[in-house]
Amino acid sequence: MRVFAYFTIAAFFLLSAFAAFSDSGIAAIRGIAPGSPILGAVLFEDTPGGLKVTVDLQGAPPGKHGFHIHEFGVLTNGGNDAGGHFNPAGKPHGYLPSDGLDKAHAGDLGNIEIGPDGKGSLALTIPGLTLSGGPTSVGGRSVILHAKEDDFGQPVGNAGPRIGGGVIVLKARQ
Ligand SMILES: [Cu+2]
Repeated sequence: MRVFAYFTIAAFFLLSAFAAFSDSGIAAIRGIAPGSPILGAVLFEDTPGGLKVTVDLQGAPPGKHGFHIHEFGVLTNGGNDAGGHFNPAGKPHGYLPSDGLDKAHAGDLGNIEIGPDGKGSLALTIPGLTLSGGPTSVGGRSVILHAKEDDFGQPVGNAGPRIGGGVIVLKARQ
């Protein structure tokens, strides 16, 4: 009986570890304004080193644009229904890849730079974020592209209106 209990506990932890590193997801990005040419995709993948985020955009205005994970997976009302930056721990605004979860919002992905051709890409791996399960999971939330650069000022970086976005959807597990 005791052996069975140990086996059950071991199996639970193995499955938990597997589940923690097996999710992938996608957010299909569209412009917020009707007729906006903004289009793209953000891929999410749970890895042992953190949440891998890969962004490809086209049809966006050249320059730097604030790019964040916002709290809710709803893009109505000019994107404002997505709520504020995902910030479950109530931290100040920062740049998550270098500041970490202790000194930045969990949604603080910084900026994406769009070239003269309207295209831009970004690849980050962020320790501590997950796609599903736990307090810092981003599945079902949204990704927001802002009109202006995130200057990392408080409280939310002065990045202006929301010009594009998408809801983070989990892909079926293999
Ligand atoms: Cu934002």
